[in-house]
Amino acid sequence: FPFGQKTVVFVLGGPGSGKGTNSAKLVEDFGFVHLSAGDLLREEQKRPVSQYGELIAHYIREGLIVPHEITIGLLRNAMMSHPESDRFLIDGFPRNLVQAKAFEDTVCKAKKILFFDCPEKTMLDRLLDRGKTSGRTDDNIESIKKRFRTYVHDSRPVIDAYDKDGKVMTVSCQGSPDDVYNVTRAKVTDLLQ
Ligand code: UP5
Ligand code: MG
Repeated sequence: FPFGQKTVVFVLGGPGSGKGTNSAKLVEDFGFVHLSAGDLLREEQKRPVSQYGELIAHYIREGLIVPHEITIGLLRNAMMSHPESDRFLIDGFPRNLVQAKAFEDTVCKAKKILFFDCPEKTMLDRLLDRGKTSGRTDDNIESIKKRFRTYVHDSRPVIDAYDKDGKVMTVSCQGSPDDVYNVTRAKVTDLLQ
């Protein structure tokens, strides 16, 4: 494993559960490199020379999971561009069991999973609110419903599988951003000890 010595944490949870918000704060407090798979895909989509631009745009709008070869390639490149860092937050990935296995077989194993547990209604309200200003092509009611469907069908099973291995740290996303982050920080402090 090229990244065998690194501490890798998968940050998982439904659409709008707070993965990005809390990851940004963990970067400040613990010096993680934060890699959002969705952000990497959106950047790749915008590159004029990308051969995957239209494919990614379609998958994101439809709330579907981009073929994992593309996403793992982007994550691996991003990790390699931070050789100095030994802590990575991989946000919003893996999104199905096949991706989880492919990443662990070809890149490295995750030390823990940070799971933001959030009721669908709360996620819906937050995403619709964010959609007023985010410019994201998937922050509209049609795409959000599709994202929820993919989450329940494909992504929840990943969390359940890691839970069986005792690897999941669950944080409730109810409460103010500060409340949620305080719980998150405490769990990550324990993990890094
Ligand atoms: N907010 C956050 N916490 C709050 C709190 N405690 N109280 C009140 N408000 C709170 O938060 C969402 C919103 O809620 C924000 O406005 C925030 O201020 C507020 P955020 O932290 O952005 O949540 P996050 O979980 O990061 O939501 P995001 O929409 O990014 O999650 P998704 O998982 O849907 O999106 P992602 O970017 O990961 O993926 C998008 C698409 O890319 C996928 O649907 C898929 O098509 C594709 N994709 C792949 O194909 N493969 C991958 O591996 C990854 C993505
Ligand atoms: Mg996000």
